[in-house]
Amino acid sequence: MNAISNTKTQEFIDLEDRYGAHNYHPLPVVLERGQGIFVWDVEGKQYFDFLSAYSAVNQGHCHPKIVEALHQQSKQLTLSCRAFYSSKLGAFEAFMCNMFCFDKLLPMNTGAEAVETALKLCRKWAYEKKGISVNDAVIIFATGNFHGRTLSIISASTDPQSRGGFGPYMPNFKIVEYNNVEALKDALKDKNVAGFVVEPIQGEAGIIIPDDNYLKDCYNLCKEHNVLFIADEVQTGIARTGKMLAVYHHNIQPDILILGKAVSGGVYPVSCVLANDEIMLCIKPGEHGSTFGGNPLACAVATAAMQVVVDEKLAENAQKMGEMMRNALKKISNPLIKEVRGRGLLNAIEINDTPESETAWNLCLTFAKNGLLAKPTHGNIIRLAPPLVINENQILEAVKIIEKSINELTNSL
Ligand code: IF1
Repeated sequence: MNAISNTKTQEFIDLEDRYGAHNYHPLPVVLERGQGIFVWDVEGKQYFDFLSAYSAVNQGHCHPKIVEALHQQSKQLTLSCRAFYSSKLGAFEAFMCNMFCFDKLLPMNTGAEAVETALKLCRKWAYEKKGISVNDAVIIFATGNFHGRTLSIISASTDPQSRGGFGPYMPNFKIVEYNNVEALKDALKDKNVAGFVVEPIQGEAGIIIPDDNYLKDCYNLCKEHNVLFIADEVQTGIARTGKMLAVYHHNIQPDILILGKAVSGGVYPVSCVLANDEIMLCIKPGEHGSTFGGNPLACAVATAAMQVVVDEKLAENAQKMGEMMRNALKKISNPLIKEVRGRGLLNAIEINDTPESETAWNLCLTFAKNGLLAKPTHGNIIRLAPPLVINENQILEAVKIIEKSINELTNSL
């Protein structure tokens, strides 16, 4: 796909290149409109959105009910700050606590802030409830994790791109191999372990699905050792994997639940942490907060966005459409496809080439030329995660584009 042939596109790219930090390497597509599962670029070209803003627009772009909630609340009160109560926050907290069966919710804005909040809660609980000596709490993470971009969070990263060059790092973070229960069991011999943070399915690592018993075995080990099981569902949550939470596939109720992205349907940054009183009340007034966390606009948008997930049965649709998509993708016989995997509508194609190769990138450029947007993660894995409102015909049409693109690329190699 040659952006030079689209001067408007190139003008927008040049502007970002000149004035914007170079902390991303986007596909040469300039988007200006989204509706449902589709987005349009500045040339008026329509695309299937198979990235869903990294699973933030599960409800579809610009969902009318969520936009209406934003519009109505924006005329009433956008930000009151937590120096005062607001008429929206308690209702949002009750709505979410009842939906996910927790005593309390702490509202933040981005996923990383919610992860940081969970880490602070875990440490506070360790000192005040578990009796670990202050400043000795250890938190365990998995290899291949992605939990955000703050200095604490990248201190736990095993990805050189996320971690390199940002030292010194946060101490007392331990790493165990993902999908290896024995590795966690061994790490839990350390009596100072306070918590285990885990993605039920690893997104950035390339849609890595652990063995069926992994999460439940880890949960049981955490219970045995009085260690908090902390589920990062920022990407896997909100119906993405075919259930409201990915941990529900394993009948797990985490000690701390981290949510973000699609909590707001991509309309406004909303994240939150849910836990029961024994953990949540370890943070006292004045010990944690955020200017925008839990603001009335965020609460109005998030409540509407979560109601859409329930009303439109998006988890059930994700389960059905995901199965259809994987079955259709597996019928594509092409040597470029090494594996098709996923759960619900969090899926990926692993390309039969090295992570260093340009093949996955070139395939995404071909997808874009043919009207579908997706992006490689970790070199040779292409995430395929459309909004959860997608229907059967749209799935089949999108798979046709994928097949056509793979065959085009193969023929050009
Ligand atoms: C980027 C990845 C996805 C997340 C999980 C916390 C956060 C994320 C499981 C932090 C954020 C985003 C960040 C974005 C790309 C995207 C991403 F590729 F980086 F890893 F989705 F897979 N926990 N993921 O996936 O949430 O602070 O961003 O709101 O940084 O490039 P955030």
